[in-house]
Amino acid sequence: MASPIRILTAVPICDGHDSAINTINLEFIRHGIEVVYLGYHRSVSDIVRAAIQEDVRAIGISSYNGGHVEFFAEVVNLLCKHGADEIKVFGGGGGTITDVDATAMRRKGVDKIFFAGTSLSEMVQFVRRQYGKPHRKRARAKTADIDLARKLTEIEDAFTSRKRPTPNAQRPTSKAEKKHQTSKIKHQRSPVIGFTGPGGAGKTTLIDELVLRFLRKSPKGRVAILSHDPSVVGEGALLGDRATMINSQNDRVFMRSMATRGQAGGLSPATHDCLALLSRASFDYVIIETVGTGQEAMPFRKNGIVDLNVLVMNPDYGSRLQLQKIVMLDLADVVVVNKSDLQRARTAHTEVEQRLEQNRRSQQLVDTVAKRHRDPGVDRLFDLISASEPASRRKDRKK
Ligand code: B12
Ligand SMILES: Nc1nc2c(ncn2[C@@H]2O[C@H](COP(=O)(O)OP(=O)(O)OP(=O)(O)O)[C@@H](O)[C@H]2O)c(=O)[nH]1
Ligand SMILES: [Mg+2]
Repeated sequence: MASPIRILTAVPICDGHDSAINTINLEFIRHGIEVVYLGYHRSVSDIVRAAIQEDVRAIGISSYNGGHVEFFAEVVNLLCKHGADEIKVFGGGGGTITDVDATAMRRKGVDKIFFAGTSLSEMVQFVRRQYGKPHRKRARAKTADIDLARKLTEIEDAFTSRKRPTPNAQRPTSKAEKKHQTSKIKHQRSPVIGFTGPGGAGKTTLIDELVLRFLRKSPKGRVAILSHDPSVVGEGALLGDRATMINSQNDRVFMRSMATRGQAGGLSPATHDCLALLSRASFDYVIIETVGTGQEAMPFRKNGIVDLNVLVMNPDYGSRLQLQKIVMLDLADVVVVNKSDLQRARTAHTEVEQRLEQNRRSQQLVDTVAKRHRDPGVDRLFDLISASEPASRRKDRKK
C-alpha cells in the first residue's frame, strides 16, 4: 500500500481567517491525505521549520490579510535557503488574491493559487496529481533536521508499504526498517517522557508549557516531540497538535506528527522505531504524546523506550468507579490532574490520590492548569521530570 500524501497547511501571521482552511483540511482528510495543520497567525519561519521537520510534500497556505505576494514568496525563498525546495507551495485567499497577484506569485515559485469559486474536489485532484508521488532521488540533506525528518519518513513508509499491517506490529522486517532497527539502541540515549491520557485533557498544552521551561533552563538544549493523532489504514488524518503549540515553534524543538495508520492503542506501527531514532539523535529530551486514549489503554507498556510515564487526566472523568477502570493509573509514574481551574478539580485530586494509594508504589500526583502561564503546578511537574533518573540510565548503572 502506498503511503498517504502528507501536506502542511497554515494561515499567515496577522491573519485569523481559518474557516476556509478548516473546510479544505477536512476535504483533504476525507480523500486520504494526511494534513499537518499548523494553525493561524504563523510566521514564515514557523511554517518552513514545520514543513521540513514533518517532511511534507507541499505547504498549503490560506491568506486573507493582503500580504500574500510577499508572504508566499518568502516561504518559497526560505525553503530554498534550507535546501528544502522540493517542498512545493500552493494556496488561496478568495477574492483577496487577484489574477495579477497570482501571476506574480507563480513567477516567484508558487505552484498554484486557487481563486474564489473553485470546488473542493478540484483542490483534492490537484494535490493528488501534483504531490501524489514520493520525492525521488532526493538531493543530499543540507541540515541534520532534514536528514532526521527523511529518516523518519523512511521508517513510517516502510511500515505502510507492507501488504497487511500487523496490529501492534513492532518488529521491522523490510530492508529500510532493518536499517533503522532499534534492538541495538545505544546506552547513551536521550531520556524519553511519555504523555498519555484522554482526548482533550491538555496533553499538548502541557507539553508546550514544559518545553518553554526547558528552553529557558537550557539555553542550548534541544527537545524532540513525537505526537500522534488517530487515523484508519489507508485514510487521511488531521495532525493537529502543532496548532496548539506556541512555545514549541522554535528551532531548538524538533517536532514530528504521526497518524496511527490503523493501529489501536494510541500509537502508530512505526512509533517504536521512530522513537528509537529520535532518542539516539542527541536531544536532551524526547517527548512522546499518544492520541487521546480510553480506559484500557497502556500505550507505552510494550514500547520499552519510555523512561517516565505521565498520565494527563481531565477532572471530569466520571466517578470513583471510572477511576478503578483506568489501567494507566496503575502504570503511570506521574499522574497529572490538568484543568485544575475547573470546578471538580479538588474532588478529582482527592479521588485520584485515594486510587493511587491502593497501588502502594511511589507515584506522583500533580495538579496543573496548563493553559495558564507560569502555573506553579506545571513548574512542579517540570521539576519532577528534570529530577527523574531515566530508566535507561538506571539499568546502565546496575550493569
Ligand atoms: C468569513 C470572513 C471573516 C470571518 C473569519 C472567520 C474565520 N475564522 O475564518 C470574520 C468575521 C471573523 C472576519 C474577520 C475579519 N475580516 Co474577514 N472575511 C471573511 C469573508 C467574508 C470570507 C472568507 C472565507 O472564509 N471564505 C470562504 C472560502 C472557503 O472561500 P474563498 O475565500 O472564496 O476561497 C476560495 C479559494 O481561494 C480557496 N482557498 C482559500 N484558501 C485556501 C487555501 C488552500 C491551501 C487552498 C488549496 C485553497 C484555498 O478556497 C475557496 C474555494 O472556492 C471575506 C470576504 C469574502 N467574501 O471573501 C472577508 C475578508 C477576508 N475579511 C476582511 C477583513 C478586513 C477582516 C477583518 C480585518 C475585519 C475587521 N476590521 O475586524 C477581520 C480580521 C480577522 C482576523 N483575525 O484576521 C477582508 C480582507 C481585506 C483585505 N485583505 O484586503 C475581506 C476580504 C472582506 C472585505 N471585502 O473587506 N472575516
Ligand atoms: N480550562 C482549561 N483548559 C485547558 C487547560 N489545558 C488545556 N486546556 C484546553 O483544553 C483543550 C484541549 O487541549 P489540548 O492540549 O489540545 O489537549 P490534548 O490532550 O493534547 O488533546 P488531544 O491531542 O486531542 O487528545 C484546549 O482548548 C486547551 O486550551 C487547563 O488547564 N484548563
Ligand atoms: Mg494533543
